[in-house]
Amino acid sequence: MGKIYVCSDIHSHLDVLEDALSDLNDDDILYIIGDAVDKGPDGLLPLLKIMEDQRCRMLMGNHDLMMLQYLACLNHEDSVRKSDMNEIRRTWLQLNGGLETLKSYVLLDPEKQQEVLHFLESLPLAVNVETEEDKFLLVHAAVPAEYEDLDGTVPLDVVRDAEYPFLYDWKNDFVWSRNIKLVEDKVIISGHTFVQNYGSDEIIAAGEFHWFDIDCGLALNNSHSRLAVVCLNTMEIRYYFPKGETERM
Ligand SMILES: [Mn+2]
Repeated sequence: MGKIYVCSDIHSHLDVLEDALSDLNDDDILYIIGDAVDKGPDGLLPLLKIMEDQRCRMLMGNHDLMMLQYLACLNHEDSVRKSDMNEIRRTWLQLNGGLETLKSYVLLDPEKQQEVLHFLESLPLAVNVETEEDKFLLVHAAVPAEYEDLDGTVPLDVVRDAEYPFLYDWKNDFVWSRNIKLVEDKVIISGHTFVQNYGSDEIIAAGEFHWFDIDCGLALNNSHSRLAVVCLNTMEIRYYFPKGETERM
């Protein structure tokens, strides 16, 4: 039987994703807990790889949601308030590296663009995973209290506007929070906050190992940046380093 692996914050680095996938068996599963796009050198290639590799299961990150919200607003420009459009444009394109991702997106043919949009719309905000050893709650940033006890999957719909279904609460806690919050009887695995912010280059465990931060800073594009892949069956950790230039901003 296959094993279950988790990684996060690939941030447009194709080589580390490909290296990680080449170490997996055909019946293994790799959860990517958000932020496949922005910051790195490879545009949408990692996201397209995730879409096509049957072993990949992706969750929503704040960068992926900013991309979805920006493109959804463009498609509904007539019904979007100018101030909302300006805010998502500024936050994604100017402050969070979305411009390179957008350039990569517009080069896709219209059919592929639709596929990407539908894929982003399908991404869950949180997923519960059980192994024989433990119960895990996977989320990009943090799980709001009202969803802690939920089994299964939290869909993107819970942050979707009831009146305007192309609008999302794109600053929601699932993808943006930096609070460390433990959940009884579950091991939380999240990304979003660089372990380098805590003075480490490797995965950080806290709360007597009921919480792991696995974002090892690929978005920083420096010599400390790496992808961490954790096996949930064995808790073995593998690290993958980008081969491109370092110290790139
Ligand atoms: Mn993030």
